[in-house]
Amino acid sequence: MPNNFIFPKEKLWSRRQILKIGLAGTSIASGTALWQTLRNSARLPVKVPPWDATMQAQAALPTLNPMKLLRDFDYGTVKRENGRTIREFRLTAGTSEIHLNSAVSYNVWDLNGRIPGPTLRAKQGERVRVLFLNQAGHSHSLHFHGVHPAEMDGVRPVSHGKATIYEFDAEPYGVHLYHCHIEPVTRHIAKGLYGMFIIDPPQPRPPADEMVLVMAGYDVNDDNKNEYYAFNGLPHFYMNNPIRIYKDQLIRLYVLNIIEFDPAVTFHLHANFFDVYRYGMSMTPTEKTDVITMGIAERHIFEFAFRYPGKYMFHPHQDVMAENGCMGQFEVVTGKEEKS
Ligand SMILES: [Cu+2]
Repeated sequence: MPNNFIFPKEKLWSRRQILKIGLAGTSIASGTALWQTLRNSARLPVKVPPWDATMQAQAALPTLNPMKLLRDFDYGTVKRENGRTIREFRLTAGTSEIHLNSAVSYNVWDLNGRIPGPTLRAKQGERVRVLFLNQAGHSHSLHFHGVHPAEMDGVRPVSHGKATIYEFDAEPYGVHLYHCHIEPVTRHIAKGLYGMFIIDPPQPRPPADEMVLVMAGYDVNDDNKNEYYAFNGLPHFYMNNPIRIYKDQLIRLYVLNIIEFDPAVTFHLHANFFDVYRYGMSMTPTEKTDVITMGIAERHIFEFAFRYPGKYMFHPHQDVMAENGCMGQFEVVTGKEEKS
C-alpha cells in the first residue's frame, strides 16, 4: 500500500529539542506491576513521546492528521450560567474529498474538517451545549448517546445552511458517541458524520497517556460493503506511522466501533493484555483480555502498559479488515533512544 505519511527522519525531534521543552523521556521505575502502582499512586505527570508536529497528512483531507487527532480532546468553551458550568461546542458539517490512498479518493461528509469528528469531552453534571451548523449539502443532524429530553435527541433534519442547538446534561459518565441520524443512517454515518463523546467521572481517572481510536469503514462503490477500514480516518496510517508510547507508562485507549455494514469487529492488541472498562461506565475493570468483540456503536476504555520496547500491532482479528486498513502499531520507547 503506498504511503504518503512517513515520518521524515530528519524532522524527528532531537534530544536537545526534547529536553528544551521538558519532554525528555525520564525513565520511571520499572517492574511488572508498575502500571498497577501508577494507577494507585498519587498524580504523576504523564509524558508523551515527541512526534513530528510539522507532519501533515497532506494527501488526505487538508485538516485531517490522525497523529494529531489521536490525543486531541475538545473541551469546548466553558461558561458559567446560573451557577452551572456550560460547555459549548461548535460543530460544522461540511463536504470534502478524502484520499484513502494514492489511487482512491472518496467524497465524504466531515465535521470541522475531520473524520472522525472532534472528540468532545465534558464532566458528569455539566451542561453541554452544541452549536451545529450544517454546510454539507444534504440535511443532517447530530444524535448524542446519553440521557436527554426527546427534543434534544437529534433525529430531526437540519437542512443545508441551517443551524441548531442541542443542549443537555452530561450524564452518565462514560465513553459515548454522536452521529448523524438522518435516513439512511447507515449511509450518513459511513460517509463520515460521527465522533466520540467522553463524559468524565466526578472523580478523575488516574493519570495516563490517553488516546482515541475510532474504527470506521469506507464503502467507496456503494455496494453496502466496506472496501477500506481505518483507525481515525485514514487506512493504514498508524501502521505506517507507529504511535510512540513510553515503556511502563499507563496507556488509556478510548475505542469506538462505528464500522457500518459489518455486524461486529474485534480489537486485538499484540503481546499484551488490557483491562476493559465497558462503555467507560465503571471505575474498576470488568475483564482482562487481548481481544474483545464490539458491535456497531460499542465503545470501551482499554488500559495497559508495555513491559518491553519494540513495535506491537493492534487491529481487528477479522484480518480482512486489518489488511484493508484497520491496522496500526505502537512503538514502545524508553525515552533513552536518542543520543545527544
Ligand atoms: Cu447526515
